[in-house]
Amino acid sequence: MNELFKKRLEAVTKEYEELVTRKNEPVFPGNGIFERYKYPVLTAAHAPVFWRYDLSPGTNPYFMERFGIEGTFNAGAIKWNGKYLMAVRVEGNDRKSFFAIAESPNGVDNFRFWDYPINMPETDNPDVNVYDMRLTAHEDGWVYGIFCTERKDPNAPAGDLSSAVAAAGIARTKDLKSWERLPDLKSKSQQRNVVLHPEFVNGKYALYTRPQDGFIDAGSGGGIGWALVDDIAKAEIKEEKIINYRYYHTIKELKNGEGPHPIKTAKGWLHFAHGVRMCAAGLRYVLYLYLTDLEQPDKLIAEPAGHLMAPVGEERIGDVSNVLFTNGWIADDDGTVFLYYASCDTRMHVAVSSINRLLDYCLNTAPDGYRSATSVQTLTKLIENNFELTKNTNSLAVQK
Ligand code: M1P
Repeated sequence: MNELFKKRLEAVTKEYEELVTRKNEPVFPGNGIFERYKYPVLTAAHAPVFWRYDLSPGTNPYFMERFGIEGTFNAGAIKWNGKYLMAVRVEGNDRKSFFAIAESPNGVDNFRFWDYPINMPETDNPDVNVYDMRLTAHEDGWVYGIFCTERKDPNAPAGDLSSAVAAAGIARTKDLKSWERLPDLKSKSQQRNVVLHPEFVNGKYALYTRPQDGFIDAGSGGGIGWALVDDIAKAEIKEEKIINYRYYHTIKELKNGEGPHPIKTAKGWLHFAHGVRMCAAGLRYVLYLYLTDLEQPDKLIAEPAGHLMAPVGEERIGDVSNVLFTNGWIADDDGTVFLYYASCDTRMHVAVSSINRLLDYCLNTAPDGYRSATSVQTLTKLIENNFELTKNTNSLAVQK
């Protein structure tokens, strides 16, 4: 082994080990709704050394990278045998994404990738790119992964090498290692951000959908949709209705999409989603919550105005800047909720909250009034109540 190889191998391995064993910490005081954690939980540098390098001095005398990783983001999440797992979208320097499982003992740090990426079977129509897997442990006993499969638009005019078609790929597993690929979801429109509800509804599989006119544009697709499917092994959207609409001059005027599958709570199904608007800097992606009825998961019962999370600090910069995206969260039995989110199609972060706090946020934050005047009314009421409280508190203090 030459000296250069040896030195580089040692330095790269040391850097990797320090990164994956670094302790993470919550950032206080935060906003009371959730605490962000200080360090991203996964970055490209979390990819194992043996993925990125040929470890043979004979064939890699300079110890140079042979497989570049560009980003680790948009991860599905699940609690599995007591561990916190993410099904991560890993993107190589070649722009292709694939899925790989990363595991942590505590949900906030020490995430390590399993040795091999997921070997996702293809259908007769091979995927060009796959990404953004949502994991659902369904009551039928399978764990499903629904993801976007992207292929070149067969109707694109000659010379157009960008137009693409998005559809929902469906796969299932019992061990998160070997996967059975089912036929892609049949739909009249293109689809992305399709998510499987964890329970049967009226004896059928229930899907959150996102109908879209084109590969990028949601267009006439009015928001997050809902469809019931008889057979998941031959899934087809026959009827689709919108359950969470887009609105003019809101955080989701351009498009929105369901994040992970909703969490079942005593007060309803808690949903985590992304909303997109256009601005001078391009598309801006933020995250929001909404609540639907326990008996009718397609019936909206509460939705606070605006975003829950928007990119801050280093979260604002990356391959596709000004983007927060989510497709994974984990609710522990004690009510702790780990909110996993990606920034800028580059890296993964975690914020921690609880079911009670997120429900309180959903039920006690004013809904959107859609006008500046209604926002002023909401704020004025809060200020008046606070002044009233201060007056009472002062008078109580005086009486004492
Ligand atoms: O680049 C930002 C996001 O763009 C798309 O979002 P949507 O599904 O709302 O159209 C997706 O490609 C997503 O992966 C990406 O993070």
